[in-house]
Amino acid sequence: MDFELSEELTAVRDLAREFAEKEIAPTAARDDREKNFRPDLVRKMGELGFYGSVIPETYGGSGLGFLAMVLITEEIARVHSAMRVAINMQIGPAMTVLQFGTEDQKKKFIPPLMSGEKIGCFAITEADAGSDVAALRTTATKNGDNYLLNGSKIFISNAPVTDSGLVYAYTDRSQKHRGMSAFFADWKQPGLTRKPLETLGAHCSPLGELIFDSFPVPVANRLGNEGDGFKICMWQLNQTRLNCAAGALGVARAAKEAAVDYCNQRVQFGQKIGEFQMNQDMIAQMIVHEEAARLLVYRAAWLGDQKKPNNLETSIAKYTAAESANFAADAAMKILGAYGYSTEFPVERYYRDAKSYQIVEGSSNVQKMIIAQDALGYRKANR
Ligand code: GRA
Repeated sequence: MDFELSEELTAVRDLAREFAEKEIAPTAARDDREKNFRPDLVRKMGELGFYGSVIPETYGGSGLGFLAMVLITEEIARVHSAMRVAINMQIGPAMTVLQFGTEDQKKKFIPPLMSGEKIGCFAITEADAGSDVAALRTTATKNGDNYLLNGSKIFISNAPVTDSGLVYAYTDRSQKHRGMSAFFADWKQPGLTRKPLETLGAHCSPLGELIFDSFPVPVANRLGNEGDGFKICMWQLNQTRLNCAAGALGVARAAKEAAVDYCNQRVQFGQKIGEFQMNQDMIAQMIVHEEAARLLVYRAAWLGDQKKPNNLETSIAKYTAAESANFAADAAMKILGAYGYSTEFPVERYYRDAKSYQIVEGSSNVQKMIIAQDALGYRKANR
């Protein structure tokens, strides 16, 4: 076992840290307040290869692996969690096409996501299908060379701005989850209405609805066979969950750093507030949870790099990191008091952004269900 990062991985992490601090940090507060989507930053991250770690060079990636992906993601999320979502929206569809697509699909769909030239997304969730993916209702009906999509997706990251991405729909509802199929869609076609939605946090990551009215997707854009959609979706979620876990880790670290800095500056009752044991208790707990989450995130990524199953380990990592981010943001707010609650300082942003990690990509309860049902032998997570 080796806990040392290679020189290559250290360099990748340092590049992401420098980029986040120089290019994202200066405008993070304003972008959050004004809810600015930043296609320029999405493009720059593409130029620096931040989406390509898990994609081979042939399709515009670097092939550096999952550990590189989580290191980059943590650094970006530490500075601005909403920009982490942008990473997942490029990587998620690209990886899924890489895993399930034909050679033509890979060559056509992956490179523009790698460069950031096209803004990606993945459309799973519906009004009545959140944790229960199989309950989705959108249908895809074959019509000549196209499938026509009817239905609607909600809470889709990048919905207002995406150019292309994944969508899951039933080609045969009578087959239950075995009748679901996966498609790579070009959202510029007619038959699509987009509606933006407001959220508590992740303000620079635009969220919304995608409403399909006989929206055409070429038959040539279907991934795998008809009926493969549910398994493709479960596979995809396992990858994109790991990205979320790394993002939560970044938020946990940011909140801890803010709390430690403040404890060393703020004087009350004649001493730095770090001298008070109640604050030390919170700092110690923040560090312990964050470090545990980091090792779990790295383990899940390492398993991915060894091409070993890691669904269980990814759920454990995502749950731990999401809870760690929320613990840290809550504790940081207690330590900073009114300065934490104030919108003049970033801790309230960490607090709002942390909440998303208990909800997205399988809520904390879904992760616990996956973990417990595996242990009980009801449903193995790694299959
Ligand atoms: O026996 P079978 O052939 O019918 O196959 C079953 C099973 O083996 C079938 O699917 C297979 N399967 C899998 N195959 C490969 C299940 N899981 C996997 C897997 N991981 N790999 C049906 O299985 P089941 O166990 O009966 O499924 P279920 O009970 O209907 O659902 C399971 C579960 C609850 C885990 C699933 O629905 C789930 O993961 N729900 C959470 C949904 C979720 O994570 N949504 C995220 C939305 S996207 C998002 O949040 C964007 C955020 C963006 C960002 O911030 O980055």
